[in-house]
Amino acid sequence: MIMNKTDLLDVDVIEADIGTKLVGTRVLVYKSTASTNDIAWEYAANKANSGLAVFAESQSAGRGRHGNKWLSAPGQSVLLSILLKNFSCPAELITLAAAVATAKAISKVAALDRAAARIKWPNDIMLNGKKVAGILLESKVSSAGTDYVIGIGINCRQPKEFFDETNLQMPATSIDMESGKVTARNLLARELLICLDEWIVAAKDAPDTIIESWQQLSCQLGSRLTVQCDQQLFSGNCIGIDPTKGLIMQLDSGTVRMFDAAHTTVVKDE
Ligand code: BT5
Repeated sequence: MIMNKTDLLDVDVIEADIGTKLVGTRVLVYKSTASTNDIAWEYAANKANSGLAVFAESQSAGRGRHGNKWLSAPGQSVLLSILLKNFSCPAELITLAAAVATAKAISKVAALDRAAARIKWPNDIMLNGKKVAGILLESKVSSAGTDYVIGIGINCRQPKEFFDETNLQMPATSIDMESGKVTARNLLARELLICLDEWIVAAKDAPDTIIESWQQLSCQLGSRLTVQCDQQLFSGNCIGIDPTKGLIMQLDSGTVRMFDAAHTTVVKDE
């Protein structure tokens, strides 16, 4: 892919009059790095850096959950990490807030005629049933409180061939593939910061609004699922989400049980 200068992420465009309160207090764009999450953690020593947003055009060691890899090629994604210092909010709720924000930002910026972005619990964003973005929340606890780094990877400009050559856990796509248009990455990066700011503030002040939005955006609510938790399989209907305890399922046995994101993987959606 040939890229000209206007295709590149530009700090001035992303942060111009952005007006966010918590997120994007300072914006950095790296040409390449191992992982934007690592860069955000390097800034964690100073509490003045809370809200820092780190973007990169390319990552050599992008990571997902449980040691998974996050794949990207230079200039094709939005790769972002946000540092939140001493942030008193449950991790489950921050992941939900980041998922709602990412889905809303994609739907707002992408020229999509059909189904807008949906959330697949706990951390996948889907377009037309295929994964377009993923979220990785990392935390460090100290005597001063809990610091978080929220990592978000969004596939924007990838052609179909990018995914043909990979062996991914679930079908994947890019915004360009679904819209048939060229995604304006600077606009998406900016909108992502605005949406994250709104929903991270809500995670603290109005968690109910996050649950409500998750319900509207979920592609699993009301569906039959099989999940694996601590080496055991459980099947049933997804009946909701709990802000701190995770996915709520009515199991085939009739029991209602919650599954937390740290120990649970959805192995089958029907
Ligand atoms: C995630 O993990 O989906 C979280 C991904 C977070 C990536 C961002 S990029 C900026 C920041 N810096 C980082 O180093 N990471 C964050 P998980 O649920 O574990 O899903 C990972 C799985 O998704 C992999 O094992 C693959 O099967 C699949 N995968 C990898 N790259 C993909 C891509 N580009 N699009 C769709 N699926 C992908």
